[in-house]
This record gives sequence, C-alpha cells and structure tokens, in this order.
Amino acid sequence: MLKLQNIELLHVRMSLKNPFETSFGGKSELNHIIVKVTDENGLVGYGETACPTKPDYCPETIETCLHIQRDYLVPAVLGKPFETIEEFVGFYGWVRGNNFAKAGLEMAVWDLMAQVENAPLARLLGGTRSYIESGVSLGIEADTGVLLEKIAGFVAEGYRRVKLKVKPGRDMAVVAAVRQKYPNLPLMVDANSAYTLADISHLKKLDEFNLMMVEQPLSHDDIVDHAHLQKALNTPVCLDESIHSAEDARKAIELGSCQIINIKAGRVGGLLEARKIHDYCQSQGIPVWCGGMHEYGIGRAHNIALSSLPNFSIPGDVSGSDKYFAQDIVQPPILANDGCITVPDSEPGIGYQVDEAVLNQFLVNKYVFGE
Ligand code: OSB
Ligand code: MG
Repeated sequence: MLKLQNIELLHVRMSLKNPFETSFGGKSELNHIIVKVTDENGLVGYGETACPTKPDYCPETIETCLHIQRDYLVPAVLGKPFETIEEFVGFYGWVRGNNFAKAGLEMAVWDLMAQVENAPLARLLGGTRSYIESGVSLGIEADTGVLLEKIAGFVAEGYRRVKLKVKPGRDMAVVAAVRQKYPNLPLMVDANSAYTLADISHLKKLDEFNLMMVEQPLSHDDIVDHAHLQKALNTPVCLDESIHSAEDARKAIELGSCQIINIKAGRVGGLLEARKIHDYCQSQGIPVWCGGMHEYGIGRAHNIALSSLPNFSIPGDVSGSDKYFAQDIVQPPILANDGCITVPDSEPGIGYQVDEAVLNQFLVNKYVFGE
C-alpha cells in the first residue's frame, strides 16, 4: 500500500541554449513544474510537467497546470492509500483534459512505485531496450546556411535522425537544401498544424524527398482531414497534437489518419496512457516514437524509460541535455553517445539523481502540501 504524505510543486525556470522557433512562434525560456512526492516511509519520486508557458501548442499553460494541480489534483490524492497506478489516476479521473498537469504528478508516482519495487522505471514499465536511439528536433532558421551548420554538428555527434520544423514559406526549399547535402540522412518534418487541406498539392511535393514522415501537418484537433491527406501522400503522416489518449489513437488509426504516432507522456496525461497507446499501436502494426517538450533531466529520464518499450522503434526527439541546457538538474548528465542514450538499469526509479543545488538556482516558486 502506498500513500502520498507530502507533495511539492516546484516552478523551475530555465533558458534554452538556442531560441527555438516553430510554425506557431519562438521561445527561449521554459517554465516547467517539477512534482516531488514523498510517501510515508520518506521515499521520494519526481515527475515533470513540461507544458509550454503559453497556450500555443496545447490549451494548457504553466498557470493552468499550477491551478489544476493545487486546487484539484493534489487534494484528490494527498494522503489517500492506493495499490496500483490505475487506482491512483482514478482519484482524479473526473478531471477532464489538463493532461500536462496530470502527467507531472502521475510520473512522480511511477518513480516512487519503481523505488518501492526496487526496480528501474524502465523495467517496471515493461521496457526491453538497453539503449534508445536518439534524434534531434531543429527549429525554423531564417538562414538555411545556419540550419545546415547545425545539422552538420548533430550528424557529426552521431544522432540517428533529424527533424526539421517547417511552415509555409520555410518548407520545400529548406528540405531540398538539406536533402541535397544529405541524400541518405533519416529526415522528417514537423509542421505543428501550419497547413490546411487546401495545401494538399503543395504538401504532395514532400513525396520527392524520401522523408520518414510529416508530423502534424493539419489542425491540432483534427483526425478527419489528416485521413484525406494521408490518402493523397506517399509520405507517412505522423500525429502529435491530435492524440490525447489510446481512444484517440484507435480512432485515428481506424480512419487512416496516420501511419505513425508520436507519443508524449505529458500530452496524454502520463505514462499509463502513453503505454496504452504504445500497446494499441503495436497490436495494429503502427510504430511509435517518443516526442519531446524540451524536458529537463527529470522528464527526460521518464522519456528514456518510456522509449525502452519495444514498439518505440523509430528514433525520437529525446536528445542529450547538452543540446538544450548549459546545466541540467540531474546527475549524471544525460548524454547521447554515438546517437544512443543508455537506459539506466542499476538503480531503482528514474535512474538519475536530482541535483537540488542546481534546481534551487532556477527555482521561481514552491508550493508545499501535506505533512
Ligand atoms: O511539436 O514536437 C513538437 C517542442 C515543444 C513543443 C512541441 C514540439 C517540440 C519539439 C522539440 O519538436 C522536441 C524536443 O527536442 O524536446
Ligand atoms: Mg510535434
């Protein structure tokens, strides 16, 4: 039996090494919430709500996440005994949406449960990989020469695939330039909903470039138009924003809206739902990969554990921390070696230690509940 005796919500602000631009805007500063849970025996679990500051990727923001966590999720779970993760998420099953807010708390409980079981988180989840293949997601650059230089650096480091952010006006010519220089590079694009069905003939030009996939070309909440688009394209469509649950995945796959799904624990409310999507996709022959939300070391460690599941068969957006931050909040530093990240398998839990000194350096606010 488990029981959360104390919950801390830590608003931690960090700067990205390089500003990141997507079709909906740019950012250089992150405001994530580190969720720290302590059980009756003093064991501590960590999770991360890696929600964007502004409601530009999803409807949630750092402030809505704090509101939902403080006013609804924490009161629903504090001090309540539970045996399983299903029972735990059931405490707040009546809360609609707000998946990033839920995920930070749920992931902290997974870390705690792994420690109670004395097992690495990857093993508790059912992971089978000893290392994960890592890719990079590169923002839109005003100057294609700058983008090509960045790609050269990451390719030299050994990263296994490159994802380019695209938008109307910064798409075909950019992809053509990258393809010309790297004819065999595993390459894909992510449009973050920048196009509509009126752009079908334009998007068909992507088929020339032998891309692994095009991610979320159409509306953030659509699965119907994506099905029309997928019929017209040879390039596989991958959904990100549109998928919030295993039910969403089932509907999208039944409609033929995509051939690949990007799984982010935050977007789907936690690791339990992420694993359900993984399992359903596996049963349907649909490969998945782990997306990223510029996570700090805690969320990144959870992503590594998730990516160790067998159907995560395509390199994802989980890169080494050094791509994003001058200094991260966990030890040892999370690094890719020849494009691979080792899945921690010796210590119980997420397998990285939180560096409280660094975390406190970036701490903006702290909310403490319980004893
Ligand atoms: O659409 O996958 C996305 C970052 C923030 C919000 C949305 C997305 C992204 C990324 C970066 O592509 C992934 C990463 O490097 O963590
Ligand atoms: Mg995406």
